[in-house]
Amino acid sequence: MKTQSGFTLMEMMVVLVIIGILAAALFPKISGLPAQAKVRAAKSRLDSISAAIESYRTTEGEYPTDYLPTGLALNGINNRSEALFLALFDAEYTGQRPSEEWLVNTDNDEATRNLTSLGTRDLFEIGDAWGNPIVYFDSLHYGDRRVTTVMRDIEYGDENEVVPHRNPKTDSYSAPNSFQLVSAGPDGEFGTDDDIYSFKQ
Ligand SMILES: [Ca+2]
Ligand SMILES: [Ca+2]
Repeated sequence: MKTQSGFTLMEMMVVLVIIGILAAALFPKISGLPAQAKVRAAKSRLDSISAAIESYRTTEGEYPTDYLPTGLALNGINNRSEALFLALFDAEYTGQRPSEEWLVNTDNDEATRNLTSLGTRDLFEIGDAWGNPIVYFDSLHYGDRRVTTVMRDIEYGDENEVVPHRNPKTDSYSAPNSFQLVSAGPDGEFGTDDDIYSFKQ
C-alpha cells in the first residue's frame, strides 16, 4: 500500500515537472510582450513598411497608390490598407516586402480575382502589432475623403474613420510629398493620443 502510494507521488512529480517545462516554454508566447516593448515593435514595423514603400518607389518610379483597382468587389472598408497590400504583394513587384506574418483581414473580404503572389483572393491589410489594419495614405490623395477601417476587436460594421494627419500648428498635411502610415496604437482606436505614425508629427 505504502509502495503504491509512493509510486503515485513520483508519477505526479514527473507530471508536474513536465508541466513546468511546458509552461516555461510557452509563457513568453502567452504573456506577450510588455506594453512598452510592443509599442517599440509597432514603431519598428512601421519603419520596415516605410522602407518597403521606398523600395517600391525606387523600383516602380512612384509611391504605391492607395486606390484599389476598379472592378474589384468593394465593400468600402479598409480600402487604402488593402491597396498598399496589393501593391507590395503584386506578383510583378520584385522589391522589398513586409512580412507575410503581418497580414490581417479584419473585414474578411476577397477580390474577384487573384491579384497577388500569394495565390489567394483575400484582400488583406498589413496589420499593426495589435492585429489592426495600418492605414496608408498616398500624398496624392490626402485631400480625398476619409477612410473607414474595421478594427480587430470590435464587431463587424463598427467602423473607425481615419483622416491624414495634419501639423496642428500650420494645419498643413504631415509628410506632404510622400505618404503616411498610421497605427491606432494600443487602444485600437484611431484619433487618440497613442496613435503611431511613420513620420514625425
Ligand atoms: Ca480586407
Ligand atoms: Ca489610438
